[in-house]
Amino acid sequence: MQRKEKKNEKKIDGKGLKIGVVVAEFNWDITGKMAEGAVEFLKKSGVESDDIDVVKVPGAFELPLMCKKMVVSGKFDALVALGCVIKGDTDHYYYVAGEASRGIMDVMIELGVPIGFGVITTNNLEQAEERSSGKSNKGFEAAEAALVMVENLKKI
Ligand code: INI
Repeated sequence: MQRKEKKNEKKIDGKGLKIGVVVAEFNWDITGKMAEGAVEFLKKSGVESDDIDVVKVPGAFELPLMCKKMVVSGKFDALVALGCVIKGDTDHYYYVAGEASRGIMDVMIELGVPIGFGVITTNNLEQAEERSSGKSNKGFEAAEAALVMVENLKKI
C-alpha cells in the first residue's frame, strides 16, 4: 500500500530541532529499515545529523521508558518511537503492542512532547516488510508526524 498524500502537504523546516529516534531491536530487519526511513525524512526536512540521536531498546515493550527518560532530559523537541510487533501463536502480541502504545501515549500526554508513533503491528512478516519499505515506510511517516506536531504545537 502506498503512503497517502496529505492535503496541503508542505515542506517542514526541521532546522535547529533536536530529535530522538528510539528503535526496538526486536525484528531488526524491519525496525532497522524504519529507523533509516525516519532519519532520511528528518535530514530531508533540514534536521542536522548531529541533532538526531538514534537510541536502541531491546523490544517494543521497552520503548515507553526510554521515551520518558529522553523527554525528561529536556534535550529533545520531539521523538520518534519505532517497533514491529508480529502476531504469533500466543497472546504475547497483545501485551507487547498494547503496552507499547499505551505507554508512549502516556509519556506524550503527561510530558507534552510529541512522539511520532511508528510501532507497526502485523499478522506476518510479509505485511511488516510492506510497511517498512519504499513509500510505505512507517518510520518515515512517524518522523513526519513528529515534526508536524512540533510546528503545530508552537502555534497554540
Ligand atoms: N518485541 C517486539 O518489539 N516485537 C515483537 O513482536 C515481540 N514479540 O513478539 O514477542 C517483542 N517481544 C519482546 C518485548 O518487547 C520485550 O523486549 C521483552 O518482553 C522483554 O521485556
